[in-house]
Amino acid sequence: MKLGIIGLPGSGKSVLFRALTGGLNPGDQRNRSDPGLGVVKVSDPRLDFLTQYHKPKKVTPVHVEYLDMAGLTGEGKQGRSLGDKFLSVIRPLDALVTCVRFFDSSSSGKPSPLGDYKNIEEEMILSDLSIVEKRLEKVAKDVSRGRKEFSEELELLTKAKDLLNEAKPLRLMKEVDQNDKLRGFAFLSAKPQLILLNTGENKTSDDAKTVMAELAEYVKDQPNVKLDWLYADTEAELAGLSPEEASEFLEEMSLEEGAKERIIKRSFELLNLIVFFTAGEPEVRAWSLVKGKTAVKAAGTVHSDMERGFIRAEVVAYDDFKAAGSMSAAHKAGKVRLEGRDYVVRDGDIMLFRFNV
Ligand SMILES: Nc1nc2c(ncn2[C@@H]2O[C@H](COP(=O)(O)OP(=O)(O)OP(=O)(O)O)[C@@H](O)[C@H]2O)c(=O)[nH]1
Ligand SMILES: [Mg+2]
Repeated sequence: MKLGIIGLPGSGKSVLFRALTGGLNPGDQRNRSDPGLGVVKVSDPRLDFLTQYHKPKKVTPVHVEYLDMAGLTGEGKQGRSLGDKFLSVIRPLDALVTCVRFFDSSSSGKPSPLGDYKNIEEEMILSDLSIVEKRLEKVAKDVSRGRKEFSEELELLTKAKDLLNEAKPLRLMKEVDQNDKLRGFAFLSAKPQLILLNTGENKTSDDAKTVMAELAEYVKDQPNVKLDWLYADTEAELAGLSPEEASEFLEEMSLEEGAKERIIKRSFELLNLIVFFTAGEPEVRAWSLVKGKTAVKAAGTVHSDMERGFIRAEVVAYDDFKAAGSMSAAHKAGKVRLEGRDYVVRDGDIMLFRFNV
């Protein structure tokens, strides 16, 4: 699961990257078009509980990967689209974290978050439009030569073009998500997006919330968009501290907790995934799975042999397991189910796969 941190130049992307991943210094990344990659674990109290119960040799949480991208040019207005290199890196990503500046900057002055966001959105729309137009030209030719198999694509692309020409993102067109052909284009303006307001230390949380409300109003019709805010600078400092130092630091800043965990969780939620667990003495592990997938696919995530030789899964919901207090009690209470390959996995399922290869 990879999310790209994008935003205008100097909006604090690298600081945000450091806040979330504890990774590279911002200077290391400035003016680079190749991204820095940071891997972070998604904390989960259920995994902690299972760990306490099994006392395993190894614990493996779910991970999210962030890429620190170079700044968008902010020149969408002049019709300049994003650089090819930049695009080739962000097109394949699962989602975007859009960093919006809400701090005073020496080079760019007072912040204008909504205006900046609109600029970024416009860049994405223009970039998608250029892809749509190119493809449309080819498909229109094919259809006019009597190749009927392209007429559906022609219709869909025309619809997409009309939407983009109204300066609207493709997220608003549900076919983009449902149709394989359209999904293949990996349109930027259709990607799930977390908008993060990078707030200056001289702003209060109420200031941030006021701006968030404006942004929320602007994107209110768009599916798969979430909003959050943080003091990226502060959080980046926090990321470099030991847990004891960090709690002292938070107290000094009169903050209850850091925003990092919350933002990582939000990033994960954006991706339409659930978590299932495998648990035993050797390893307790959380796995992510696309919502709606079946037991046999879950088995395949763990090991391809398990998918190939799948017999059945023994499943207990985390809440049932916790309520029962032990695996044997869960068995006695009839909470451990035998499920076949087509069982749709639910968030929090603890699964044991029986297989034969
Ligand atoms: N006050 C304040 N300054 C910040 C914050 N985040 C970033 N900055 C400052 O803004 C400047 C740019 O930050 P970067 O993280 O390098 O911005 P960027 O978006 O990665 O920039 P490019 O990669 O060059 O596009 C630096 O001088 C940071 O110290 C913040 O939360 N508060
Ligand atoms: Mg940077």
